[in-house]
Amino acid sequence: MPIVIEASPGDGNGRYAIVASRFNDFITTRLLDGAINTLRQHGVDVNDGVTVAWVPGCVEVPLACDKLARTGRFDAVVALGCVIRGGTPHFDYVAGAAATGVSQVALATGVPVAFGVLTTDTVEQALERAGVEGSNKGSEAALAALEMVGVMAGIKAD
Ligand code: INI
Repeated sequence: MPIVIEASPGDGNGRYAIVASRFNDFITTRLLDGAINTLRQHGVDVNDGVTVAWVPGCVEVPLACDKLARTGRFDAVVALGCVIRGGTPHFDYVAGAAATGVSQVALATGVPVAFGVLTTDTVEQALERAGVEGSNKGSEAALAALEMVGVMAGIKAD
C-alpha cells in the first residue's frame, strides 16, 4: 500500500497571515471576513493566531506575502485581492503579477500561500464570489491554507 499524506482543515493548528489588497475593497473586505470566519470555525484563535496586512493593490500582494512568510512566524499565508477586467486596461499584468508572484513566494519560502485573488470580467462576478452566505473565495483560500498546514506537517513527519 502507498503511504498517503492527506490532511483535513479541522485541527485548528497554526498561525496564519492574511494579505489583503485595498483596491476594490468593497470586495476584498468580504473576502477577508470569509477568510477570518473560516479560520475561526476551524478552531484558530483569530485574536492571537492571525495577522492581517493591508496593501494598496494586487501588485503589492506577493511582496507582503514574501516578507510575512520569511518571518518564520506563520505556518501559512492567505493572499486576498480583486482584479476586475472592466476596471483596468492592464488587467492581465495586475492579475498575472499577483498569481505568478504568490506561487513563487510559496516555492521560494516553503510556506504555503493560498491564492484568494479574484480575477473577474465584471463587478457582478466578483460579488458572486465574495458572498456572505454563498461562495466566498476568501473562505476557500483559508480552507486551502488550513489543509496545506496539515499536509506540510504530514510530509515532515513521514
Ligand atoms: N489593483 C488591484 O488589486 N485590482 C485592480 O483591479 C487594479 N486595477 O484595476 O488597476 C489594481 N491596480 C493597482 C495595482 O495593483 C498596484 O497597486 C499599482 O499599480 C501600484 O503598484
